[in-house]
Formats: sequence, structure tokens, C-alpha cells
Amino acid sequence: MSATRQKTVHRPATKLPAESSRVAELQAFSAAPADPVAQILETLRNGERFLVCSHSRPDGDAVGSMLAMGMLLEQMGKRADLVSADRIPGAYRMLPGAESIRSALRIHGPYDAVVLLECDGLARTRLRGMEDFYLINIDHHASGQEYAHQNWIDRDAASVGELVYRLVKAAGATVTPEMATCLYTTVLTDTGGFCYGSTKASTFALAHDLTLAGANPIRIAQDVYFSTSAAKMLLLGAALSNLKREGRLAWLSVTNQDMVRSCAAEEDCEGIVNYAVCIAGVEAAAFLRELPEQRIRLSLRSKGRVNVAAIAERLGGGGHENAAGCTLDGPLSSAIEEILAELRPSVAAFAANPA
Ligand SMILES: [Mn+2]
Repeated sequence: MSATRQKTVHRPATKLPAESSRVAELQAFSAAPADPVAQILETLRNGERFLVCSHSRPDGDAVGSMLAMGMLLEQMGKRADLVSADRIPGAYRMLPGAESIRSALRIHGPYDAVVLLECDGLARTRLRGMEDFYLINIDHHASGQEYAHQNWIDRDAASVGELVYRLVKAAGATVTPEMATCLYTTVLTDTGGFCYGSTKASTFALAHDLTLAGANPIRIAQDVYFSTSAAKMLLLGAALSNLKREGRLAWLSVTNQDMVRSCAAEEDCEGIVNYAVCIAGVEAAAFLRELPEQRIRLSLRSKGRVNVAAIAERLGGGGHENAAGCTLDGPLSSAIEEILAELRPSVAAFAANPA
């Protein structure tokens, strides 16, 4: 795929003339696809002020890669505003610099470019007002799209943080202990603690480099995995009491009432689906959470042999082959039937022809 192709999208005349001519030069005189890392660095070097954002309901990769990107820009002498539509989950609020991420629903310039980390489109950020800016898209999702002016999508990367790390190295910047902590968190959380399909030898090499650079694997694991709120445990209890199993499929759900009774926040739903997929003999699992206004938030997981990203994409969402999600229409009972109708044939196909 041509992750490096520049789209001919309107860009404001005030933006980055030097970078523009450089890219035109690359396109005109080079038959080989230009290096996306070099192109993105060129844009960063030529600008002064950047916005860095990621998807709504940010996870460890979103928060860690935003923070590391901000640190890189700072080292380059640039100004970076970090913005998120939703608040940062408690597990990631202790990351260095996390307090600098501003909460907003609309962005205001001027910015020389907006860096979008792991978003397959502008809508994923839930931030308004980005259409007029020069956009840089860095992603590693199976559902990644080339919607921006510069697109770097590497589906083999364990986290977007891994891609930010490559940018940092290519820029000749220093991986500080703070940056290493943020980047290690992206790798740890996006691989599910080095368990998911994206985990390979290079993932451990990256974790090794980041540990040498000052990330503390024990402290980070404590912060991420051993700091569960009491509200989340109560919510998990409610979800597990609704656990259903049908052959290689399992699903669980929480209602709005469960959320209120547990004093749970949105972020407390994170990871509950894993308790269904971890059952022996289960290949794919779903977690459904009732939202206000008859909408249902769906999280899908598989052990890697059922492609849940393809299912989520058919339903208007996206993600990775073994971790994906989308939003469905309610009520809960019909959303459950809708997702079971999608999952049953995929699981049956795997059962008929196990890899
Ligand atoms: Mn990610």
C-alpha cells in the first residue's frame, strides 16, 4: 500500500510552503515511494506550532503516544498543544506530562499542522474544527485510512507509540526517561501485557530499549494493572453476573443502572471484555455497555483466529484483528442479537477450518 502518497486536499496557503515544495520535489523526481518518517519530520521541522490529538476515550497507546509526541516537538523547539475530547483514564494520569493534556471538544488555531495518532478519520477524535488544518495521520490499526495530507500507517507496529519512537530516533532526539515511560506504556497496554497478536521479537527489543532509556517496567505495570478502582470491580461483578456462553462465543453487558449503582465511569468499562475472551475454549467475545439515548457501546475481542476488526468495520467501527469496537443502536437486547448474528458465522468458519 502507498502509505506515503500525498493527497491533493485543500490546504491553507499560510501552511508550510517549504515542506510543500519539498514534497512536490520528492513526488516529481523520485519513482520510489518517499519515506513517511522523513516527510513527517520535514513538516515538523518547518512548522512552529502543532496540535497533537488521538481518539476519544483515550487508551494507554493514545495517551502515551500523545505525550511522547509532545515531548519530541518540545525537544525540536516547537510548541505543541495536546488535546483530548475525553478525560484521561486514572491509570494513565500518572504518566509524565499527563496534566498538560487539555480537555476540549473544539480546537482553535493557528496550527502549522495537526498530528492525529491512531485515528482512522477526524470523527474518531470527537474534536471539531480540524477540517481546515494540515493533517498528519499516524496509525497502526487494520482499519487505518489515508484521509490526511500525510499518512503513515504501519499495521505491523505493536502500538502507535512504536511509530513515535521511530520518529524520535530519526529526528536524533533524546529518549528521556519520561518519554521512555510514556512509550513503554503504549507497548505494554496495546499488546495486552505482551499477550496479543502484535507481540513479536521486535516488541521485546523495543521494550528493552525503552527500559534502558529509563522506563521502569515494574512501576508502570503496577500503575496500569494494579490500581483498579473499587467502582470498576463492582461494575465487573455486575458484568460477570450477566456472562453468557454459546460454544466458542461469550458475551457480557452492563446497563446504565449497573453503571450508576457501581458509581462507575466510562473508563471503568475498559478491559471488562477480556474476562469473557479469556475463558478456555472461547474464540471471540463481546462486551456491551448501555449508553444514554438508546445507544450501545460494543467492544470485541478474539484470541486471534476470528477477525473482529472486519466485523466492527461492517458495523461502522474499527480496530485490530483481535481487539475492535463500534457503537450500535439500542436497546441492549437487540444489539446483543445483532452482534451475535455477526459473530456466529465467523466463529463457525474458524471451527470448520481451525488454523
Ligand atoms: Mn494503538
